[in-house]
Amino acid sequence: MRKDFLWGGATAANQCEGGFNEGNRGLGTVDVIPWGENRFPVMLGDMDYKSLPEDSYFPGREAIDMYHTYKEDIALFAEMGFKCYRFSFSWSRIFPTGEEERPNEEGLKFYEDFIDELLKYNIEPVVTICHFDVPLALVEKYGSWKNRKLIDCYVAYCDAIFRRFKDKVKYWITFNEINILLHLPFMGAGIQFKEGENKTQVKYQAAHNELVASARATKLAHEINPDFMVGCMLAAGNFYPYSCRPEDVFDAMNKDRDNYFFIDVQARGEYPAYARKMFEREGIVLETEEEDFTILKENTVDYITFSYYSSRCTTTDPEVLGKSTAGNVMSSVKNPYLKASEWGWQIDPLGIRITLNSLYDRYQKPLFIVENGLGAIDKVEADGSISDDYRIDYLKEHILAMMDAVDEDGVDLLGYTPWGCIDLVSASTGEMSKRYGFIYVDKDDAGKGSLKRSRKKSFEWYKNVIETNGEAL
Ligand code: BGP
Repeated sequence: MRKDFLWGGATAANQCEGGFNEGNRGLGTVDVIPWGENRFPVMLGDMDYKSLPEDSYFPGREAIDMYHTYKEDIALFAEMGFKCYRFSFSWSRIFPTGEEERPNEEGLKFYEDFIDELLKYNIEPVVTICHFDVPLALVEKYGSWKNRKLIDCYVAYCDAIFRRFKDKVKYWITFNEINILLHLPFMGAGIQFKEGENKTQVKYQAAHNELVASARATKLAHEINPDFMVGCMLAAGNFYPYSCRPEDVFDAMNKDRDNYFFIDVQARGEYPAYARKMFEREGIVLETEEEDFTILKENTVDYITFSYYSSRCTTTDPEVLGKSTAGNVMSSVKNPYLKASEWGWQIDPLGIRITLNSLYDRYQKPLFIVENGLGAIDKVEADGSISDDYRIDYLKEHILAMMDAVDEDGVDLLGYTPWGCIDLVSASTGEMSKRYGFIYVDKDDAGKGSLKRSRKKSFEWYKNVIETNGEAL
């Protein structure tokens, strides 16, 4: 492994920051996604958050309160030896309604202090500009990313943060898991559907708007600081054909393409032929401007980041299709060769090597694994200790496969940041009990707890992994 390999951890504002009404922050989509049975309908964009019962609990509003505890949390990351830390800015903390003439100074100052704290320990910040949050005012006024007006709002936001952090942040990621907008449109992109709307048309229009926004942000970033590294981000994990029936293989190829679509545009600069044909078939007509295509072509990303939790499996056989299981963003047919987490996410360490190779073969750009991990229920012993050997096992296997991709296959990999290095609110379920961290946070699903932090067994283990550059697993 390269000596400057960026070992670290990843989180996002919407799942850990809290402080939802402090520092002049405006409301964002994260603040209206409830816990419980209404969560999915809201995340899908099928249920209007304004119709939610008054006693709904919104776990993102306080989350793990990192807004107030970041110094303590960063000290713990530093103790583990983090070389980098991936986190996101809350858009509505900087532009409370998304359209102010000037950014909110309190918001910028908060992130400046946050970044200075990281730099104090020589931890390289990796900033996701938009991780599942849009200022709510933009949802109300424009229907969020349905409307290309959002491109200008997003670019103005980027302009403010690129200028302010010109000399402090090098690594930027434009949109977290950009492909999630096809699957959970409100969570991913603030989209709510109106009665009778053509959902596919709406989703691909929003995708186009985000893709143009991402390319314009990349252009601007390079104008402000040519050393900036601007990346895209994919919820990755290859689709395996359930059998070697050509129909299954073809189906897996097409499902992979649904994901690659976004990165094909961001990394190669144009809509792939298969997508243009799909638009024709589905009757999708995008509202575009001529210059969009030049902007996309001339401003491809510098590196490709992705999350990997599991591989996926697919078939056209209706009998097998019935046996599906959950997974990050997309459900999958159960792969009989794999075990799964308590949430049904299948565990496939070799899959991370396969995914790394597929992405590197396809794009030949540096890669960065910015999410990976096992969501699990941790048991706190009477003495306060937590023996999360299952987490260590999962990470160990994945790191080994990742190192093989680098050392044996020659993949150019910049870094590795396991997801939820400190316990945080789960994006899919809104639960606290689905934990990923090396650091435990005392809080339960209903929002009760002291928020106290403590080190799990995996904390020491990961510290050692970083110290030995992956030698001691
Ligand atoms: C990804 C998201 C993260 C994170 C992770 C784990 O989709 O980028 O925000 O939450 O998955 O998912 P979950 O929290 O649902 O276990």
